[in-house]
Amino acid sequence: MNNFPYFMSKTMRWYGPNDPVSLTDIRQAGCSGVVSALHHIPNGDIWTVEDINLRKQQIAAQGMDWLVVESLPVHEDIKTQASGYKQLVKNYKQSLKNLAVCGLKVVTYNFMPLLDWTRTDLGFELADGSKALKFELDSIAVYDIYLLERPGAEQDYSEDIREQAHAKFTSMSEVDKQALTRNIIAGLPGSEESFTSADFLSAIQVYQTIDEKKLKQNLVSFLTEVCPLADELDLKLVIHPDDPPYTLFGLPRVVSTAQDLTELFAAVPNESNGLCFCAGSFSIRADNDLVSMIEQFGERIYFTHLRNTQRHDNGDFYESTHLEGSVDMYAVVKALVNVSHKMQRKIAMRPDHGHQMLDDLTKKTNPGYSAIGRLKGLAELRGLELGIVKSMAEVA
Ligand code: CS2
Ligand code: MN
Repeated sequence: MNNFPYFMSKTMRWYGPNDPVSLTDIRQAGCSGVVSALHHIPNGDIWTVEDINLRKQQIAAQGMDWLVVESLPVHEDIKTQASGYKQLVKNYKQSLKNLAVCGLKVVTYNFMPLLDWTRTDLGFELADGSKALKFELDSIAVYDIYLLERPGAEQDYSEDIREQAHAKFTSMSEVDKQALTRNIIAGLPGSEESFTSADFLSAIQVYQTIDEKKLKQNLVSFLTEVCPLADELDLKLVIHPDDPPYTLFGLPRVVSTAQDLTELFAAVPNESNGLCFCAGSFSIRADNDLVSMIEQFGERIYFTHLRNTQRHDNGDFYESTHLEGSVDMYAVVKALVNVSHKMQRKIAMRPDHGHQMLDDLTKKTNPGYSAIGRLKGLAELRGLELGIVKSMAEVA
């Protein structure tokens, strides 16, 4: 075993004192660390040392460490370089300094325009009665074409999807329409933005002049500004990939493929420029080979979200159990253990989402973030990792 002491650190996300899942629950699930953020602070404002320390103490009081910040959100105006964004970058840097003062080491963010992760059905019932999160492109088209009425939206969908969307739309009740709208734009847990359809439509307009190339430039310019400081502070900034990893609503996507990552790390080679390897997000593209991505970008991976999906050819998917689905979880965990061993450091891991099941079916839970489904996923992943590490040690 001594040859392979580098297990991943087990964590779960905690949304803070208002989270229906308590720190005790998280500890009992087998976590030594917690992933958290100061969600009450508006995007763009500075996280103070006082606020950060308070969160840190709350977690420490339950015998765990605040291992990863998820997320320190990047303000929309930084993504679009709207006037005044330089001040927002200054604020971001100040928050990084304050986090470093408090001993935090890994900071997650994303560079998805407007929407963070996107799903169309938050209660997709599986054969055993548990519920999963699901994404269907024809539902996105229903919202885009008929509810949002984005000019030119039709052109972004194939004829098949347009026909399916039309059929779906005509059979939907008002309540269905409202639920779909809410699922897409009201902000899933962890997304720091939420919109009305009117706001969303005008926010999309801002991206008329920002294509993929420009958004990549804006990301590189942001990192060129913050990474030298993060290097100095010994912080890792880990970017979360696009979820799902392709364009929606005509918005650009810049962290979806191995090619995107290659370009990003070449443009900003600083050590602090890191990756949050989200298996579920990357898995939605069949052309993303997860194992080779882990091998290729291993030295940049400081945090991983382990989650499986059942992917369909047209880009639809639902979140399957952690061990079964489009992701070969054995191969993914093995590749991560190898990275951890090679780099001689732990990688923080969380089970990302979980199914709503058992008692949680009747409780109010944050979609994807109920306790029992994540506990099950984490338990499976821990067992898988232990088996892998032990068998590697036997061979060595
Ligand atoms: C998370 C995202 O729940 C999720 O899918 O992975 O909300 C993630 O925290 C952000 O995109 C990272 O900034
Ligand atoms: Mn994720």
